[in-house]
Amino acid sequence: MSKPNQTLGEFIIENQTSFKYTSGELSRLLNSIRLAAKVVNHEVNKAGLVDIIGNAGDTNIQGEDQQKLDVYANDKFIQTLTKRNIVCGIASEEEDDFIAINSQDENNQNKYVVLIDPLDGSSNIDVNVSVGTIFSIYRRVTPLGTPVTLEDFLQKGSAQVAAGYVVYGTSTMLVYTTGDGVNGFTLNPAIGSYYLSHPNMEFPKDGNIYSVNEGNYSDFPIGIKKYIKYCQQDEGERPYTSRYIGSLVSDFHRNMIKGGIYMYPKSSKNPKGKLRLLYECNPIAFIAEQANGKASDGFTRIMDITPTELHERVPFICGSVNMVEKAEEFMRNEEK
Ligand code: AHM
Ligand code: MG
Repeated sequence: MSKPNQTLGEFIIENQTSFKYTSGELSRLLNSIRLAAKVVNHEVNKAGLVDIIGNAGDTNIQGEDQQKLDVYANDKFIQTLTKRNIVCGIASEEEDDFIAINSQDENNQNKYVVLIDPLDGSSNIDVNVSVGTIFSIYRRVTPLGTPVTLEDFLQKGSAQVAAGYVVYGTSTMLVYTTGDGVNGFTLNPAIGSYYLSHPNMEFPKDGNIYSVNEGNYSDFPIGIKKYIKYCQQDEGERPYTSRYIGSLVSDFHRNMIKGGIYMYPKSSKNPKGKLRLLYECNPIAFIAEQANGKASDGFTRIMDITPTELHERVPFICGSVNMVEKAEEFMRNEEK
């Protein structure tokens, strides 16, 4: 149940009993992500001051090295989750391999692993465009108290117990699901608290926004080309409009509120697509489905794909149900 002026901290505690595996551990984990996101938000907001406080690689006035923001965000999330001893393993888009936490300690009874893209769309930072953090949480599949293995991370998206994102935009928002709908919280920077601002978020069934990097058009599969042409049609009043930020979280967030479709298809440059199944597509797909939207690779539900490697890429089509199904129809027709 949502209440006016409810903070994220209060909401997590109040809703923890509706979570079927409730033990308080997931609540502590979400609270750690909330905390790290505030620290990263503070740093992201200072990004425009780079000429004043120094570039990545420089040493600042306190003698500290200036880090690239995506490295900084990666360190902050990993540090927060590791120091608070809340998870048994972390995989990050910024790390080659997964990190096992206290893996030799048989008293480590933590059951969750986190997969994270600490700062997605970071090429947008230099030009003051929104970026985001994406996270995905699973229960480990190997026994408690033993070291985590790759198997704990290579689970289908349908096994996620929670997923969310933080969008560092005109305001900072944290949006998440534990499989019981999607709720969005806006950070009040003066107080440092997130307040429930978008309860029960839902995709409109239909939308009029299509988001795709049309610069890659000539390389797209024919089904996607035809779907784009369909969106550009000029029969009567053309209902569609194109919006592409190039920052997945922001494009997705806008489309969820207004109704739309996001596509990152395969192309000859990216034969498997560009986005990562585990760090980007699965968590966004979980949120999309929980918000009555849909996510697929054009043929298969994203959350039904069995991952075979940590950094696996996949074509991604996600958004309002009717729009995604129309795009899938174009894909299927060309496949025949
Ligand atoms: P990143 O993980 O290297 O930041 O790349 C992911 C980003 C997405 O946020 C965005 O939708 C996409 O890459 C944009 O790619 P492009 O510039 O090829 O359109
Ligand atoms: Mg990314």
